[in-house]
Amino acid sequence: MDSSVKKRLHAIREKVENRVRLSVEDGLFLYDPGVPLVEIGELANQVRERLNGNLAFYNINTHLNPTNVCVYRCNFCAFRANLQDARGYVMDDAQILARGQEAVDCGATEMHIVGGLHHQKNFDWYVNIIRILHEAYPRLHLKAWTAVEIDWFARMTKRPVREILQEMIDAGLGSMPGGGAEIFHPEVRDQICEHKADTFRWIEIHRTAHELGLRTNATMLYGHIENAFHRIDHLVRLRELQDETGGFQTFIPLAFHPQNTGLSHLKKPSVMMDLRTMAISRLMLDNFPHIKAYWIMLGIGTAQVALSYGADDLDGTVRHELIYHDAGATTPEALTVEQICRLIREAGREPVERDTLYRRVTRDDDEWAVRDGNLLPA
Ligand code: V47
Repeated sequence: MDSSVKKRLHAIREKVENRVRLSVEDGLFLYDPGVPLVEIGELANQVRERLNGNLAFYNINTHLNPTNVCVYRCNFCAFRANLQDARGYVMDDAQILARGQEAVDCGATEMHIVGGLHHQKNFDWYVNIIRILHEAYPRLHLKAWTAVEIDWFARMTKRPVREILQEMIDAGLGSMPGGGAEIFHPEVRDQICEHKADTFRWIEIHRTAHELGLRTNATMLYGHIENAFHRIDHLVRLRELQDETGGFQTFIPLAFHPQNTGLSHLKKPSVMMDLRTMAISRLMLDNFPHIKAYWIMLGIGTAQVALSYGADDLDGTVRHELIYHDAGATTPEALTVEQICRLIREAGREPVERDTLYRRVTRDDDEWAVRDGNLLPA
């Protein structure tokens, strides 16, 4: 290793050991290919173990995408369809409730609901999805609608975001997923999704959600036209909001899958890039309790290794995932609890089933309960 790299890395190591926040320059330096990945991984692992010990979390969850028809045309998305497309679909109440029943029958504690912004569906249609599911399956946590969807509902109804969120909460919304963040910097955002909620709006919606008591997640879509500066800028913007509200639970770096998208000429990011981004995210986001290695998107092997590169969560067993599989993901459609626990143990970690709010789930035959309190070992 070059001696100047060694010196700089030593200074960063001291910061990490003394819990001093890394700067933008530190983050950019860690993206320099001259800095060995294994060194960054070791530092991220220190932070991961400080925050979450040897535990690796998962939940039993299922996805619901009520429609893929979308007014927006983000060029990284393979899931969306036009109103007249043969592959466009809209689920009715019976189909939605059947998914809820299936989730409960499978022991799921969470349903992750996101979808297209359908040209002809009004706000009530989206609220109704939450209401009927919550009324029928009150114990199923509904983690639903990205900030982009909330922004669309507010624009469509000309009502304030706070009111929109409150109406969703009253209907049964439990928390919000982290999608729609993509890359915040306008140099990139304006090229990949210029029409939808901008960065200011995404941040404002998560701030409002936190003020209303909702916990939310955050994501970053990397490995397309962005560079290291845009990624670090993205992480720092999230870190600033978390300083202000403390409402984020998990950060999920999302590797771009190019197949069937408007950016299909690009190559998928490498495993080296996936692990570097995971580790740098853990190091920069010192105020985020959890970093998720979403196995659907990373692939099972990389997700296992990521548990030693900063990640402490694999997401869930998952069912009915469409967004990544439409874009060429080759991972299975779902994992069983036995499979996910084995993957975690093979990685040298202790599996813990959590609910969406990171409370430990205990099971006795078909019944499940949550235990409050700190998930970390004493
Ligand atoms: O916002 C879309 C991304 C996101 C592609 O909060 C793509 O727990 C790669 O946000 N290649 C939706 N990425 C998924 C998401 C998510 C996933 C898992 C857990 C959580 C959580 C949130 O997927 C979108 C976009 O950034 N995406 N198309 C693609 N071709």
